[in-house]
Amino acid sequence: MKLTRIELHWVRLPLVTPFRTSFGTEYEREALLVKAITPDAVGWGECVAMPQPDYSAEYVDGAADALVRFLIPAVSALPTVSAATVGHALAAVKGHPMAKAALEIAILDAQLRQAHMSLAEYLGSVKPAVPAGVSVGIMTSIPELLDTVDGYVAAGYQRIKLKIQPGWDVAPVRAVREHIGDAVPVQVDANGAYTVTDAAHLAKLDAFDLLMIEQPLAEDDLRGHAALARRLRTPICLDESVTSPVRAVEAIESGAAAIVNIKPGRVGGYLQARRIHDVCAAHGVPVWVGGMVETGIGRAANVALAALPNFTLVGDVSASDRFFARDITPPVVMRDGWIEVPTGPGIGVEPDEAALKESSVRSEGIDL
Ligand code: OSB
Ligand code: MG
Repeated sequence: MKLTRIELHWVRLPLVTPFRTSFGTEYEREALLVKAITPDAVGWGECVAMPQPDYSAEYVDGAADALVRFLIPAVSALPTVSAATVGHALAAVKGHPMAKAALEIAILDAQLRQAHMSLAEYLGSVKPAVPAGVSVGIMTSIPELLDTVDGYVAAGYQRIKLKIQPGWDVAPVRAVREHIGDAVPVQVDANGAYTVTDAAHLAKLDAFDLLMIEQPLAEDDLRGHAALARRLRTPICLDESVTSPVRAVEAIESGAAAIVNIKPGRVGGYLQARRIHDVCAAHGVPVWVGGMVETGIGRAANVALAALPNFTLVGDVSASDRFFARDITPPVVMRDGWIEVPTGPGIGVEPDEAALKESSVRSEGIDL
């Protein structure tokens, strides 16, 4: 395949409600889309970096800079481009997994559209639909939290994830558990807001039969997670810490992770995500697809990934309307708690021209 042009599109979508995590509060999603243009097809990818480097070191404009200066030139130097060769071409550049992932999936989308094959089929999907889960932000009061959770349960979400941080943990989790009973499984995500000295406090969460606690400690603290795991009955799931297949094995073998959250952006792409899925399956460790408040572009691709066999836990795979009144693609929809795996070529969706224009901040094109 020959790439003729790559475009970067910065977009900004207002959120239906502010999304608060232990990092801060987001009111809108500023996202970066990558468009790969070939003589025969066009492909799209979403870079999931946030505007600020708080979830990880990457941020939107830094990712765009890495793409323009290093990643796009590395790919354009290849005599012929295919998704299978992109990873090798980009390996010489250290870091920037979210930027790499966006470029790789844009190229893979173009390649699959040309071949009339869906991403789900290419990755090895085994399901026609995946269960929808929702990530619930930190609220200012418990009644507000209970109202919000009620709305998601009524909408059909099959699993609730509550964001926690010191000062917003045991009381809200207890309140949600008492309020919804056993109707819907519950888990929590701390985004690294605790230290291992909080072990006794976090052990209080064991009373609420949570599916898991996600990333309680800092990204680089595998030893701490392993020590914490010995103090908790609630299984530990790692998100930020798992950046590669090697790191996944380390996390599993050291006892730091019993479950792994897989985000293609965090690990450098959908192919690397599948390798982590495979290595976790080989260790008997279940995985689920995480979310980064994606537009329909990244969301559709995540649904395809979630259809692989070892994605046995409900992911942060929600409908577009969980975050956006108007997505830039036809919306990803949930029916009776399920989201259909796209069957069209590539990721199965494209930006709607008018919606893209309306949310556009700026664009840049590089002719190759
Ligand atoms: O840690 O899982 C996380 C959103 C932004 C950054 C980090 C995380 C999240 C979520 C998922 O909780 C939200 C979603 O896209 O559904
Ligand atoms: Mg997380």
